[in-house]
Order: sequence, then C-alpha cells, then structure tokens
Amino acid sequence: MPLKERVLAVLEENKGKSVSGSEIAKSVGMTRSAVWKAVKSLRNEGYSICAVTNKGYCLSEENDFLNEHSIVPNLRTKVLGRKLDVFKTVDSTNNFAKSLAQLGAEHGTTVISETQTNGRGRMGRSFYAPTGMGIYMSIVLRPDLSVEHSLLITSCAAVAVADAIAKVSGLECKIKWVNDIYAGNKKLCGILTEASVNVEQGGLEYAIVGIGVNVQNITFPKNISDIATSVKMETGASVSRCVLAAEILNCLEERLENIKDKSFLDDYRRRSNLIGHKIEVTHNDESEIMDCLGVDELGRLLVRMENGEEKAIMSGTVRLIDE
Ligand code: BT5
Repeated sequence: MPLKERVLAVLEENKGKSVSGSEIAKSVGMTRSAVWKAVKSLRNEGYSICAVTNKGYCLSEENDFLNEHSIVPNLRTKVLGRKLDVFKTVDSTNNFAKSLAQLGAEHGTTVISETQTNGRGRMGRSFYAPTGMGIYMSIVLRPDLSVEHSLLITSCAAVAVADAIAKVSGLECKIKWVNDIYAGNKKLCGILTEASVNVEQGGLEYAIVGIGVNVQNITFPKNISDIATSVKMETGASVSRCVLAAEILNCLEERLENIKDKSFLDDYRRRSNLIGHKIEVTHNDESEIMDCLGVDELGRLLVRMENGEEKAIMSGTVRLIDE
C-alpha cells in the first residue's frame, strides 16, 4: 500500500480523534516529515485533516470520501467487497467490472467510483453520477443460476439496497419494478444488471450488478429534478457513503445466499409501488395501460390488460398512473 494510503488508514481508524505525528510515523514505519508530506497531499485531494499543536492530526468526521479504509471495516460479508477497487473516476463502474469479469475476476469483486463520466442506465439511457454525492458501484457475481432466473438478480439487489438504506438512514423505500428504488414518487436509486451467458452450459457465466444511489445530493439538473431525490433530501441527514456502500454489500450477500428459495420476493412485493395500481407499460415504443396484479416467482410483472387478458411481462418501462 502506498505511504499516503497507510497514513489515511490510520486517520480513518481514528476518525474524529487526534493522532500524533510520531504515533502515525511509528505505525506506518516512516519519518514524521514523510507523514506531514502525506497529510499535505491528502489535503490537496480534498480530505479535511486538521493539525492541532501537541495533539497531532485529525480526520474530520464529516469527511465522506469513498475509500477502502472506511468501507472495509463496515463489511460483514464473506466475499462481496472483499476484492474492492475504489476509483476517483471511471467511465462506468459496470464497464470496468465487466472487463474484470472477462479477465476472470472472482464472485464478489466490487468496483466503486466517486463519479462516472458515462454512467449508464437501461436501453442506452444515462445515469447522472456527480462527484461526492452518490454511490456508484458494480459487483461481479458468478451465481449458479439459469438464464431464466437472471431477472431475479435485479429484484434481489433492489430488496438488498432498500434494506440497507432503511438500516443506515431509517428511510423506508419503495421498489418500482424492476430496477428502481423510490422514496415517495421520486427515484433514489437505479440498478443495471448485465449478464453474460455460458452458451454451452446454458447458465449464467457472470452477472454485473450496477447500483447507483443518490445520497448527499441537494439539487439535480433540470432534466431530472422533478423525478430524482436523494437520501439527504428525504431525511435531512448526511449518512456516510462508505457505511451505506458496505451495508448494501452486506445485505446483498445475505439476500443472494437465499436467492433460490425466493424468500426475498415477499419483501420485494411488500415494497412494490406498482402492485394494485394502474400502470402504463412501454415496450418497443408501444405503450399500453394495464392493471398491475403482482410479481411472479421469476420476478416478472403480472398484469391485466384492458381487454381483460392477463400476462406476465419480463421487460419494459413502467409508469405509475394512479398514486
Ligand atoms: C437505471 O436505468 O436507473 C439504472 C442505473 C444504474 C446506474 C449504476 S451506477 C453504477 C453502475 N455503472 C453504470 O454505468 N450504471 C450503474 P433506467 O431505469 O434506464 O433509468 C435511467 C433514467 O433515470 C434516466 O433516463 C433519467 O430519467 C433517470 N436518472 C438518471 N440519473 C438519475 C439519478 N442520478 N437519479 C434519479 N434518476 C436518474
């Protein structure tokens, strides 16, 4: 680990408390002047570190940079997030995780970035990912699942994210089929699952679950300001992005362990903001009004069309018509 990272690790462990320069120097095995240089460089990166005479250095508790040293101590997972890459910027964490998966990255490998220059949604749509505001995270999964069951990964992840947000901030969210987390009638999080199929064996080779959560945002650009919200806007509180990112991984691992018994679907249905409502479903540029009846055991949306026919749908964009 580079010297600067080691200094940061000590400061993170003692966040909000002062640690003397000589104590840091001793624990990382460098001189006090090297510690001072590392602190200066961390400050230049934006870390808020104060120096108090006779006391030492103190990393401010408000410091909310995404970094391994603040995420890992909050993990309770066996594998998810144990191989973790944290970036300042990438084009898309899903793209990066995909390239790792193609190189053989193991189940649970996780990529997180402070920002994305080309954050992606479904069907070529973009996902707004400003620096310092959200969690943009992708996880490589190698589940033992058939392609038919792959839709369940997105649903399972949605329940895990909603669980994690509730645990960390107290905010109880709704899930809008299939991949959005809502607070009230605004979107707080989007999930993009991309899977690679093993053609010979007919199962999933790997899936990348990409999760984008708005956490600290207090404004959004005009094009999404009416539809987007954040944890801060909903609760008024600043939750630590590192703690929330770790909790998402904790909840996701727990939910994935039981994905085959589909127990998470009851929580998915309980959090659904569509079941029992009139919805508009758009698929291949065609829209239809339907009644949403439920979510089946494959994660498909059960609907009744206007002609009374009932069916299960696998994909499409859904808009809630009555609240
Ligand atoms: C999604 O697509 O919502 C999936 C978003 C997944 C983002 C994560 S971030 C980490 C990983 N890396 C990636 O490149 N992607 C994943 P969709 O359901 O298609 O919704 C996209 C639509 O949501 C856009 O067309 C906007 O209307 C709206 N939108 C864009 N950014 C938003 C934001 N930050 N918050 C709320 N709504 C947003």
